[in-house]
Amino acid sequence: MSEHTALEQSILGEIAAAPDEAALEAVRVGALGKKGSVSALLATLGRMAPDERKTAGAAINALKDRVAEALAARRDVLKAAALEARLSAEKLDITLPLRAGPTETGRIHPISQVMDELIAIFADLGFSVAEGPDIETDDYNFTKLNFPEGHPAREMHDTFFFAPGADAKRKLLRTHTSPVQVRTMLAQKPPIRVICPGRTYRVDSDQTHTPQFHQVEGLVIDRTAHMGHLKWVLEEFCKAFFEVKTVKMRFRPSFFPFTEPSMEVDIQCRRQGGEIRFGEGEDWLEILGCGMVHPNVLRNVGLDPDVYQGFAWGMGIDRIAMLKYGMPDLRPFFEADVRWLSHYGFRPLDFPTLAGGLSS
Ligand code: 2NM
Repeated sequence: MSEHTALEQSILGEIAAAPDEAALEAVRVGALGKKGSVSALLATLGRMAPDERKTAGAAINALKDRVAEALAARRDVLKAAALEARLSAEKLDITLPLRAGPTETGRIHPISQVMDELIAIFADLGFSVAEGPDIETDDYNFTKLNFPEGHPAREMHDTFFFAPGADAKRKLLRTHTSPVQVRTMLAQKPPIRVICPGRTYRVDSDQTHTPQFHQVEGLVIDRTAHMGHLKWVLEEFCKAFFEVKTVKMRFRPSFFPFTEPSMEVDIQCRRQGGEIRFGEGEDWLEILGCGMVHPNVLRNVGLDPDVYQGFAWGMGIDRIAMLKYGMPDLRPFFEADVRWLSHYGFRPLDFPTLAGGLSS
């Protein structure tokens, strides 16, 4: 019997010393498994005389039960300790603030913001937005717009041309968004009221010019559209864009191949100490070109100039964005510098609307 007691003490000692559930399982297999020490003890019963088997059987089974009980108790303790360790290791402080997501940290480029402002203003005046490809044909970019062959704007010098294709015709990067207006006039019946914002390209690079820039052009075609309408639309636009109640405008005669008459437009401003304010002052600032669509352009898109007339205008978005938001240099627009963008960029949820105040 003392032999059983020694075995039991040894097993109970191993159970108590098992540091984790895997070690405890090894102790269980060593004792109660098929080849375990307690199982071996039970196997000796078969070789005993019936009397002896009765008392020894009871004793060995009682030992086995105590070992099983001790195993179960130790398992509970180890399970609880393991859970406790996991809970403290995986602890999360759910009261910490969330890391700010893209709607707070991202910034909208000023050119995108100004384009959205332009669209909001002209949508309110009943205009829709038209877009077209950056890569254009000579025909849409120049010929249909009444630029004669040999016009200086067609030169390699001003225009990015592609190598001629199989048809010997060379494509180009559009030098203005006017080809979008050509496409619109070819695709829709008047009355037409569209604006065409987008990327434009010219061989030009210095302090105030980048080879890729942005334009918005507008077009109205109707039976009775006239210069009075043109001036009213542009005045409403300038007041809305510069967010002033009144603004004086000055129309100077000019020349563009696609309009007749053509005008350049200045708006009233005050320049002082490197700052510029609109709707006040005695200075003038040129902001756009415009005119009545040339009869040749109307004819080139299949409209009868004796029935339809229209007006159009065009301006540089980069320049008006700089003016409105007080940015002194054009070049950072194209540099993708996040430090510049976090200073001059707009919050994604500050989408411009007329009702909400464009820039407030
Ligand atoms: C300008 C100035 C004046 C213009 C004309 C046309 C079209 F397609 F109707 F002929 N689109 N854009 C236009 C007229 C553009 O930009 C300074």
